[in-house]
Amino acid sequence: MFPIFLSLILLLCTFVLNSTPAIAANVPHGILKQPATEMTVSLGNSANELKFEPNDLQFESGKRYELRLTNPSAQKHYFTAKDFADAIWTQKIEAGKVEVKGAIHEVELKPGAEAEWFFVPLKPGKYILHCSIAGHTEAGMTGEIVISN
Ligand SMILES: [Cu+2]
Repeated sequence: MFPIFLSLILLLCTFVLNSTPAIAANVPHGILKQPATEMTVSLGNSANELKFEPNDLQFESGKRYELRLTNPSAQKHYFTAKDFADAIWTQKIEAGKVEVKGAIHEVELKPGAEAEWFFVPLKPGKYILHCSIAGHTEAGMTGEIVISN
């Protein structure tokens, strides 16, 4: 009787633990009150070269960032980094008068567009960044994102 009761308790505990949003639990308390470290990445440039500038981004886990994405080129581009997006907690993306909250995997910027991505890196590792428009990755529109401890 007793072991059954115990395992029921364990099962309940497991259930409660699993139902806690894992990501939110990993975000340090009070992080949203800290000023964000600002960084800018431009998608393409005014000479219409197919590259990210800079193309190597470094973040520290547990800090809060404001990543400003700009597109000074004459064509649209994507900031695509799915594994990176899974390794961070996105607070929000601001673009114009719009705020988007929740998980984001890809951001499209039309010519002249700008967006600010507020997030906290959680999982250290190396991640690939690319622009998913046909031909752009092949032409060199790629980058590397590193999250360090
Ligand atoms: Cu592109």
